[in-house]
Amino acid sequence: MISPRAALLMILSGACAHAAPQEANYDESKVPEYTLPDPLVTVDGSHVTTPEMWRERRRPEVLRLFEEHVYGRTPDRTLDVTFEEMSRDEAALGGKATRTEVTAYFTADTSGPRMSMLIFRPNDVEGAAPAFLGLNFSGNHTVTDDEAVAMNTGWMRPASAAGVVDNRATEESRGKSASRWAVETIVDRGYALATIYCGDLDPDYDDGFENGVHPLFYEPGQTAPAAGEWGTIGAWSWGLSRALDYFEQDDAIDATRVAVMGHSRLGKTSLWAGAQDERFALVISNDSGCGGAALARRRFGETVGRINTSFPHWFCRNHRHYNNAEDDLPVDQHMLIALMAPRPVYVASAAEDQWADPRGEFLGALGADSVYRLLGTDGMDADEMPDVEQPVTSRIGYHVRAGGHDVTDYDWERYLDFADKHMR
Ligand code: GTR
Repeated sequence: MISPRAALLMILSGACAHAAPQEANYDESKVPEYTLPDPLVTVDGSHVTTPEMWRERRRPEVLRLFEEHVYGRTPDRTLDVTFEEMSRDEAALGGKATRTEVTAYFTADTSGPRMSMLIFRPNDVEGAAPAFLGLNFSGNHTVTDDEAVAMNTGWMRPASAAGVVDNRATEESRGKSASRWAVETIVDRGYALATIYCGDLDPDYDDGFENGVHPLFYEPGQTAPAAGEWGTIGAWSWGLSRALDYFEQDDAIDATRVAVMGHSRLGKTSLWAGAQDERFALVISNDSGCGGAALARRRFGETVGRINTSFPHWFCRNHRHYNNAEDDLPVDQHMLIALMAPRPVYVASAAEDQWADPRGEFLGALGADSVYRLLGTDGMDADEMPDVEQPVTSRIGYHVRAGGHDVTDYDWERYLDFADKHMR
């Protein structure tokens, strides 16, 4: 029996008794039977038999399905974004790198929404450097101990361990995420690293889309995105594309060799960014789980109903129709990965990160294989989930690392190896 108060809360949160999230399943034998939609069969039942048919018919169709039912449509309209270099140190990392901070202003009002990029570029690379680009969780100043990096003054999710007090960063937070960003290793291997605080694009809480970049796109009278329009993951992805716009006009970085990388909610975001913007040369998902690389139909660990309840702002409102109704989705996440084809894509899991369903992440990557093969690549060179720390390095790459939900040096070394092989 649910109490009247609980029932009211469910109604207010857009859920109903039928859609109430259940206990998470961590038992492989209890994964329900399911049938995945075939990436190579169109909605009207035609078989996709040529690369042209994928490119012209099925790929746009799959992209539209993800827009309409999962992440929401990103507005087509372009803003007149301007970029300003705010700082430069040509002797960063003991002289190995040039560190710059570049602000992107989204409107003529420089106090309005804007994003700040922190960029480390190796000094010994001639010409434009290939790069990794990723959003961070708690501000650019958490990625490095370098005290010259401006502290982000925006809203942060509460995290006392990360030095966030009253939803604001404090000096304590400097360098707190440095273990997740192998800055020096990346630079030593000849790549630049660029990162942006996700909250610059949209603070990570459900405010009805009043803050962040959404209002910049509202039609007259509009106060929130429509049911099939973008949520927070969409806004974060949009920002990654604006960083790529900057690289296109900056000689220091080679915009044709940018790998977009993200962890967890930001791994869902790197996948969605790579799907929408084919200028990204390589796409990496680190422990992205539900709404990322993991198959929704497995309902293992985090589920669609659970994620839409905890984070109602991440996806579009239409996505809530699939709470406890995953089989009704016209897509599953293997088709998101297929949208990267034929570009190299890498999915990484962590063995103890059961909430993110490592096996489901592997099966998501494997499920894109038929599209990659149709497009003439080697797809994924594995039929079964590999053992821990036995990376697969075909055009669809994969590893499962020992340990929990995190980004470690092991993960970065694999991404660098993968980029050396597929993006050099
Ligand atoms: C969890 C969420 C996951 C994942 C994670 C993270 O709370 O349930 O989907 O995104 O946060 O971003 O670290």
